[in-house]
Amino acid sequence: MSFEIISVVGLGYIGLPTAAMFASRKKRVIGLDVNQHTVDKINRGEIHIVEPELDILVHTAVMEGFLRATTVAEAADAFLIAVPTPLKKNSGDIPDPDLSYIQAAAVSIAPVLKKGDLVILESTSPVGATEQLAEWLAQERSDLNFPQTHGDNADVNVAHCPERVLPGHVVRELVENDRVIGGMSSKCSEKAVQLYKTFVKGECVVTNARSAEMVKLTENSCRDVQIAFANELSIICDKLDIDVWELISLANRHPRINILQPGPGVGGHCIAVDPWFIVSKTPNEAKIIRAAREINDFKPHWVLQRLEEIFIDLSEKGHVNDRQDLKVACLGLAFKADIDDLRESPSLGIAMKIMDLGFAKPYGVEPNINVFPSDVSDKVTLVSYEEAICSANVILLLVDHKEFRENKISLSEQQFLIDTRGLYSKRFSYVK
Ligand code: SAJ
Repeated sequence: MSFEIISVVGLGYIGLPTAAMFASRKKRVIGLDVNQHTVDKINRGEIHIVEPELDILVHTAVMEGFLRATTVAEAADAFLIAVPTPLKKNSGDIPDPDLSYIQAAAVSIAPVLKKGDLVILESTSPVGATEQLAEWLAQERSDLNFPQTHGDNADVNVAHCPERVLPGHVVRELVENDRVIGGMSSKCSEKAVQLYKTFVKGECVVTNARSAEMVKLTENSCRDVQIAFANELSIICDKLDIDVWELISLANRHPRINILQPGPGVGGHCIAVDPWFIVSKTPNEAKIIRAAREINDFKPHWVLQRLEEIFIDLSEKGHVNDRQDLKVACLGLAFKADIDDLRESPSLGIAMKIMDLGFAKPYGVEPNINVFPSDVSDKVTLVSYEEAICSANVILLLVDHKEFRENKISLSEQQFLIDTRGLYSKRFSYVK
């Protein structure tokens, strides 16, 4: 069968580009979202997120009538669920995944499901979430059969197909990346491959739902562990008075070594979150994965400890009288280079804590942002690069944005630099 009408549930960073991609291949796409403002904006042919090339894609799809957004579920041949799966705060020290958005999506599409439909979970999910989704659908629709009980003979097919695109390169990677397709039965996988082949040029590799869930978590945990290794090296090297950047570049000359780069911590909504999905399921077994999360989460505190050291040093030398005399400039607040995304950013976390430590309100330089949201502007003053460098006595280089890579900083005798990205100073820690 062919999929003529496709419903994408959740029109965010993954759902909207995916919806636009199907629409660009002349499929009729119904985008479902709980946010009326998002729906209205998309129906005007505009986008509510920053992603290169997406604006044109969505505008064309809407104007040509292939993409339409709504807040109420409508019948379709395939449903792709791309809703958030954040972490839940709980009383223990291991956060659990919050599957309530998946459950809400299941409840909203269940009334319009019909025999022959395909439901795909794209959201990054803990192992077992696809089976849970199928169970929620079955509870809502006792008149239909699902693969957990009927396998290949199910009325509705269910599969997990995790997205793996890199923010900033989503449009290209959606087409070029290989896809892992984990059906709850072989027929589920077969139908899911058929659907993705509408626009995917990469290979669609088939496995089962649980393995597909674990593949995505494994990829992001692997990266987190490797970054933790680099961050731990940076802390060790600071103690031993060794330039960690030089160390890593020398070690990486070995043909089988490829160490990643240290930074002020790990941010974003994927790498800093997904490893917990493994840890919360298998707390006694996931030892390295948990340690990596803790090392990377500690790194922003470590940077603030260096700031404290500078303050003590400056006050002992009589250069500052009290904490309000310390003027800090934070270069970069996004969660990584060359994007405007402040969500889960360790750099922003560091900047936002400076006033809480009793220091003066810091300057923030963020070339990709014109105006800070009000909660940020309460704690950080947005200024130009030049103004920050002129006015601050401590410069905190937090993100390796191209604007900073291109500028060669020159400091006066009274200024300190904490370079967390190795752009300006050779030493990781502060230099005078
Ligand atoms: N970082 C370092 N050192 C490094 C590399 C990254 O400190 O050497 C930091 C970044 O500054 C940032 C964080 O790690 O704070 C994450 O950045 P990233 O570029 O590693 O990843 P994301 O979150 O933008 O996208 C990742 C990608 N996953 C992998 O590369 C394994 C992407 O392919 C996934 O689709 C995405 O997560 C996701 O949605 O899961």
